[in-house]
Amino acid sequence: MTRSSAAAAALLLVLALSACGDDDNAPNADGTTSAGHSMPGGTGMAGMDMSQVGDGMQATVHGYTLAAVKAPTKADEAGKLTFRIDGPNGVQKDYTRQQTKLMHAYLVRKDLTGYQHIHPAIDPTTGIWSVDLTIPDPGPYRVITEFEAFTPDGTFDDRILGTDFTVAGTYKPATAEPAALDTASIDGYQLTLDGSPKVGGGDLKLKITKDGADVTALQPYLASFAHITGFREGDLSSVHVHPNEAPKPDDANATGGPELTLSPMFMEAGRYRMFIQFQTGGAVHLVPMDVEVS
Ligand SMILES: [Cu+2]
Repeated sequence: MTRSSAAAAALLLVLALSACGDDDNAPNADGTTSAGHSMPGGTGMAGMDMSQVGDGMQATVHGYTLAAVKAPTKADEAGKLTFRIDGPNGVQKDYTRQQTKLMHAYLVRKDLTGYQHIHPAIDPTTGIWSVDLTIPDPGPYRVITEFEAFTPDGTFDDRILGTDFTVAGTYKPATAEPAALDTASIDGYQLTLDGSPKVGGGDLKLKITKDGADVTALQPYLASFAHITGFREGDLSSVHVHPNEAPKPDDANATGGPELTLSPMFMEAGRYRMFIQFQTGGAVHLVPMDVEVS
């Protein structure tokens, strides 16, 4: 597969679950990569070994450790998140971009509120990542880091690592009122999920409308028409998916919608809260949607 077709194919695919594609990756001539994931034939998740990548439940997965995590300990106060990744050869300093960023970090509170999706910057000398972070409410949190480490032999290791931390103060969990499944609305947009989420199940269709009309003006956000990170109720096991319909790389004027296809992403049953981000008119919308996976 050529680099450019690999990149195009990669954008179609589930990021977090593409553990099988490492060996297809090669750096661009300039030492960067435009996308790092590849999976042969779109064959879905069957047989994939997620234990190689992680689901955010462990700080250490196959040679990589999320280390030296410092997160704000006080609520509603400007602070920083800093950490480093220790790899097989010491502190990991070389990464490749996935979805336009070298590092993606997700925060979520134990009660599935307080989601933040942020992009730390690396100090190339020390390998320390940092990003400004304010956490509005006290409680137990998980931070998850998702990245592609560039290895000395020219391949890439995808990892999703996570660890827990606490923001001081009285934790008042959001009341677990049964949210409507497979539907969400934000900023006048209506989102519906069609299909039955199942472990090893088929494609799901996410449809976005506004005032009853199909939305066809989705814009690329992080090189995708939707960026979706989900967490399972209880243990916060995470999943991450992008729609199969993807903008051409570097096409800032691409448009998408109203229907987006999500290939199977769930490895375990349970109730998940999916945090869906999409962009229209230059604005990014963020909305949670609860789904029940059987
Ligand atoms: Cu990100």
